[in-house]
Amino acid sequence: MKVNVKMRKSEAVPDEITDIINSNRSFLLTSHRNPDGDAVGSILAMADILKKMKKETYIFLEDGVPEIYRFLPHADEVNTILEGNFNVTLVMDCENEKRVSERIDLRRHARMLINIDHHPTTGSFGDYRYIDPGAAAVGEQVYALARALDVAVGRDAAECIYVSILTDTGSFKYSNTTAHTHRLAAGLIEQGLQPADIASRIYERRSIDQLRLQAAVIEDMTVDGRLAWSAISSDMLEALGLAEADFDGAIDIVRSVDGVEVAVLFTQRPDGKVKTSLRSKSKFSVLDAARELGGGGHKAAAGFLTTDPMPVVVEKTIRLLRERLGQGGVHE
Ligand SMILES: [Mn+2]
Repeated sequence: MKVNVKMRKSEAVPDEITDIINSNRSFLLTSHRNPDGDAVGSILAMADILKKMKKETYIFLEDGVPEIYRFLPHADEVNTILEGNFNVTLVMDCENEKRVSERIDLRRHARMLINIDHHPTTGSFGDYRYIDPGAAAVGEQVYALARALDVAVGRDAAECIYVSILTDTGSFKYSNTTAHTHRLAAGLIEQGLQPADIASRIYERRSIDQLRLQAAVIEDMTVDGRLAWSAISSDMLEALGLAEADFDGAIDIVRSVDGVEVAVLFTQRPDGKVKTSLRSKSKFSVLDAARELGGGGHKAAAGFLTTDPMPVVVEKTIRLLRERLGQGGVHE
């Protein structure tokens, strides 16, 4: 019997990147605003590895660490202001420099910039790049970096890498989950971390208002064949006292509907901009649509941000997706 195993094509860590890390002393580590588990987990794991190499580290996240990830080792070392000069900047899990900050010029803080990412759409920024679209999370790449640098991944780094993989694979549910992902996770668990404890800290600490938001997402949802969408207005958020960071999981409700292949969640932020999140659970790529609408991401998870009013964004997005789904956009 032929077993169809999804193989992971991995990109090797470029030699010049290990050389640069070995030969420099101080590092700025950063990732995108509104950071997710991969952004936080991968930079904290990388910081842990650099510390083991006796390097100086400065961690910067403009929006800080979301509450649910604050239990991670080194989370208390994250700065929300950027000060100082460093030899090298490592930008992780970030498609472009602008996503780090709209107002900061990273170039003024270090003479060299390295881009470490797994987004297939990642820009050509960075003096050196380690891009691996086959990696389920940048955390996987940090693990590969540790090996290339000959640094043992201890319990602390393992916990951070585990969280980055857990969250970017939707708890090992999404199509980026491979045998390699599980093997790597098993190795991390062997460092002594408790998967049930970590899952509980991340997924079972919802407030009643977050659950009410989920109810609102269901209430507003439209299911149209293989497509489903829901919209959250800024008024709704304000009424519930929630910030943008509280929405992780809301899109999964839309995605979980039987028969739905493409899920869309429109979120109006306090500044009026509409953030659109797209998810696919089939071979249909939401990345093309996201790109056409000015965003990026992955084939199964993408998004874009616009200043258009909500009704316009919804109309434009749904029309495009209907077209794509109806034109035989699904390839088996
Ligand atoms: Mn990621």
